[in-house]
Amino acid sequence: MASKSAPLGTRSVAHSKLLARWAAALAAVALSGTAMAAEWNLQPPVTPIAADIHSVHEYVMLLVTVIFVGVFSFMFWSIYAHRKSKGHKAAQFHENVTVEILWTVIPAIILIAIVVPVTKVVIAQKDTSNADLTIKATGFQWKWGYEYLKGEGAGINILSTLATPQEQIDGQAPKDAHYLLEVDHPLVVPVGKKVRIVTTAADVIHSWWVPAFGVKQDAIPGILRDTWFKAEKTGTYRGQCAELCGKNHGFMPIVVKVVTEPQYAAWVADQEKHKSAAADINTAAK
Ligand SMILES: [Cu+2]
Repeated sequence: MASKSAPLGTRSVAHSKLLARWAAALAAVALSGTAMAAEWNLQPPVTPIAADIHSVHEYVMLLVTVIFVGVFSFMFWSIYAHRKSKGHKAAQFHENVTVEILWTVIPAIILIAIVVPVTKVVIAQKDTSNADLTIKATGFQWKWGYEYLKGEGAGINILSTLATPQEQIDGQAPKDAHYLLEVDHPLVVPVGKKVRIVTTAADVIHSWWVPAFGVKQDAIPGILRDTWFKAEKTGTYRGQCAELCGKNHGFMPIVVKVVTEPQYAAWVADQEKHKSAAADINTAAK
């Protein structure tokens, strides 16, 4: 610690050491925050778009961390090194062209550094062309309807309703692993195929959101919007309605089963068998 009688040079060395320690602590806190956000915040990506979203997220987090540490270190140093007790006085000046150009150009460069990679991902998200399968997702209060419009399985209609038992919701039974994230009839799609989802709604605005696919698209009554995904791994992926749509907004989950092509073909055949069986019953009844 610098005593009052110590020469000015020794004191400023001690001060800069202190300052360095502060900056290091600040950087450590900010970086651990970034690491946590990268690790905890997001579901593992299953589509190339979701992976791109993660990369963009991590890149921007890193960039803002560097800016945060840089700006605050400089600010704290300025306040500390130019304090009144050291004999500093406020500078009286107007207009500094160099500073004004710098604080315009540097933020502009930072914005461009963010906009370029982000725009690439947004454009890729919007490219719903050449889909192998087109499925219309209709939001209802409070369930999802799926109509297979194009590709293998065209003509299949599914109504996907929450499967969590009421006793679990009422707290009278223990909650299972996928509490409020389970449905009676999940959406079934083949792995490695481009699936275009056309969204709309029958009553109010809903939103079709599956985090692992990097997909979130509003479903608006009277309007068709679309989005797409190409799942690279088989499995069951879960999402939720992401637009406040009324009392049971939290009770209309989305479950997508990504299966192998033979499994998908078998599922389609099974659905068609049920459909023709239902048609037979209808004709028999007439
Ligand atoms: Cu909804």
